[in-house]
Amino acid sequence: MGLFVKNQKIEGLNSYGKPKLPPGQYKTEKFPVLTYGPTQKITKEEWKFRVWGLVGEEREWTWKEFMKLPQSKFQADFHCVTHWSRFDSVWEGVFFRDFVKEIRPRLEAKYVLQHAYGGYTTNLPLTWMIEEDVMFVHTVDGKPLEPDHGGPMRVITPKRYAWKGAKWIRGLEFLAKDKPGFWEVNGYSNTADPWKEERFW
Ligand SMILES: Nc1nc2c(c(=O)[nH]1)N[C@H]1C(S)=C(S)[C@@H](COP(=O)(O)O)O[C@H]1N2
Ligand SMILES: [Mo]
Repeated sequence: MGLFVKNQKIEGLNSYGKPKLPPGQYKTEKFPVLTYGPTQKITKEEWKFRVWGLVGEEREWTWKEFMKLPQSKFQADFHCVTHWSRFDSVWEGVFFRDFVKEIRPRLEAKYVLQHAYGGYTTNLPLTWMIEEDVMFVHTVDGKPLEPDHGGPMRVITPKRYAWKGAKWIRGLEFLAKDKPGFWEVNGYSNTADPWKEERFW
């Protein structure tokens, strides 16, 4: 299988068996910056990560503590709803599925709202957060994540459009009912599947 985008032939399937380039997307070699509002300048020393809501106990991690969690590295593509896709970045950090073992969500917890420094939020069902590829990322392509890209720490959700991963992540709120985040209340799809082109509502 193959298709041509701006004279580039995009071959094949991604690691989930879906076309590597989702419909309506084009491949870019760049890593564009897409932020609503100003870039947040947070040092690792001031960065704190907090979990609250429907969890066994509310907790907070410093940078040093977070770095002691299981660290992983994998390759994944990144799809922005504004039609660009960046292929094959190497992401390093802590998978949510590893992190969640630290916090024991309560049985009633069905949704997770990501909160970022600066006020950005985005929501996903807990079962989607637990999927194998949702990661807290601090390093990309071997370099510490730049502040423009959400450094020191962001979330990525490779199976969803990239707005489902908050840059400058500062905490997670566990909820019984879904609570739409910043873009989700401003016209973006709640489910954000790039292969179904779930862009806007
Ligand atoms: N805190 C925060 N996170 C955010 C955003 C934002 O504006 N603020 N934009 C989202 C969108 S729409 C995209 S496409 C990606 C962009 O990440 P990048 O700037 O590293 O390319 O971050 C997502 N996470
Ligand atoms: Mo985006």
